[in-house]
This record gives sequence, structure tokens and C-alpha cells, in this order.
Amino acid sequence: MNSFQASFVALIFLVVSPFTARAQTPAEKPSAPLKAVAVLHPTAGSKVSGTVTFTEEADGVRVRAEITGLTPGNHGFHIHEFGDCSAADASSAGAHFNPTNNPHAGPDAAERHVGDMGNVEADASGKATLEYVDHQISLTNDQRSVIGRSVVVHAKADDLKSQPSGDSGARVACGVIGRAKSQ
Ligand SMILES: [Cu+2]
Ligand SMILES: [Zn+2]
Repeated sequence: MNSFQASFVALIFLVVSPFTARAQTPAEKPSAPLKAVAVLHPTAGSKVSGTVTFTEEADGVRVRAEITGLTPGNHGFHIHEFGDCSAADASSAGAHFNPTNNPHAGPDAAERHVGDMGNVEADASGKATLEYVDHQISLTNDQRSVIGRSVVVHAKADDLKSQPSGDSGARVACGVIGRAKSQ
């Protein structure tokens, strides 16, 4: 390579490298994962309360729930379409969140309501904890986003098949899902 060729190569590098550097800069991806939270409040005549958090991960959204005041056993646990827990029986939260127009099912089903998180299981003291990674829920600004909707806990178990809502009975707690501080 003579000196002319060498300086030509150097020139090309100088022209191209700023674009290369820009392309390697991470886009608008926030440094901390998106996080959301719902604080569950009891409906009329209920003593059920708790907290549900949603944290964005590489392969889905991690759901963590801690709920107290339940009767022992399984209780339907869903995201409902409206972030409105104002009615005494939480009927204001509407139906299961179903932006993809699928039938009701369990959390592992390929075709399900986006809001179908299955059941939480309470122990003898009435406390339930749940942690799993959901593959249909989104926290970003798209059709499946659960921000501004609600989490509802039911009096009975969700059978994961009855339409439209798993035959899980009355609503015993409700909480609106809002953005939380990412950390
Ligand atoms: Cu429900
Ligand atoms: Zn459903």
C-alpha cells in the first residue's frame, strides 16, 4: 500500500466512523426496566388486599403478587379492561382485558385473554404469593399494554376454561395498574 492508498483508507475511516459509532449507541431503550404496580383494595364486605408488581424482562414481564385476607385455596387472578375500581363490587373494572379477541383460558395457553393470569393460591392463613414470567402482558405503549387497567382477585377459583371469565365468582379486591419507578 503506497502513501496515497493509505491516506485514502484513513479518509474513508474518518468519514464512516461517526455513523458507525452512532449505530452502536443504544437507541431510546431506558437503562432500567419498565415497572408497574397495582395496589389491591378490598371490595365491599371483603378483607382482601395486596400488591402486584410487573417488571419488564428480556423474555416477558415478571409478575409478583402478595395478597392477604383470602379464604384458603385458589382464587381467580386477572387483568380487567378498565382501570376503574370505583364500584363497591368492582364491576366498574369491566371484563377481562382481551385486546386480541381470544377465548378465556389459563396463563400458559397460546390463545387466551391477555388478562388471564390464572389463580393465586392462598394458604391456611389466607396469604397468597405468586411469581411467574408472563409472555402476553406488555408494559410498553402497544395493544397489549396493561398500564391504566386493573388487577382483580375473585372469591372462587378460575377453572381456566369456562367462558367468558372462568366462573370465578365475585370480585374481592381491585387495584389500578400504574407506572412505577424503574429500578
Ligand atoms: Cu377477573
Ligand atoms: Zn379471561
